[in-house]
Amino acid sequence: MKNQGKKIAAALSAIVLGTMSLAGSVTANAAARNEGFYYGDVTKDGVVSAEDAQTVLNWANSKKKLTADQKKRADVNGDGKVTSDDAFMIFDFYTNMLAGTALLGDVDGNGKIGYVDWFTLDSYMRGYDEEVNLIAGDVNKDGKITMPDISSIWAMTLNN
Ligand SMILES: [Ca+2]
Ligand SMILES: [Ca+2]
Ligand SMILES: [Ca+2]
Repeated sequence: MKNQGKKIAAALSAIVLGTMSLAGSVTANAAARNEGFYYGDVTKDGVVSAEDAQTVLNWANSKKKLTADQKKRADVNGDGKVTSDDAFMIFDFYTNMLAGTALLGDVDGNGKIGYVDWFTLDSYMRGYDEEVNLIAGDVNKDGKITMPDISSIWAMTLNN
């Protein structure tokens, strides 16, 4: 009976540990869930999809005047212009999401969360001319790059 109690306790703690590491990987490493995005979601349906990439490509080619909100959603590399580069970045993020390899926080797009990601996003937030992936950088998906995004990425860096 004593042994069985120990076994149950061990099994329980394994489950707890398993859940904890799962929770950790959800914040740190797991693929970005495709919902609630601001950056990249130019169709405003809450998801980043091939349709968004296509729409941005059409805008880039047509030189159409965009509203401030459209432009902000579309300019995912943060260079102040809506070009085919943004469309490709959106499409890349979408395909990575389908493959389960899209990473929130991966601002420099090297497939890993690291020091460079938070440093780059921090410089961007301070107004420096940084090439970023704003879809990945806006970790809390509120359409702004602010301290909570930077802090989340910093925390992910420590976890890695
Ligand atoms: Ca969309
Ligand atoms: Ca751009
Ligand atoms: Ca944000």
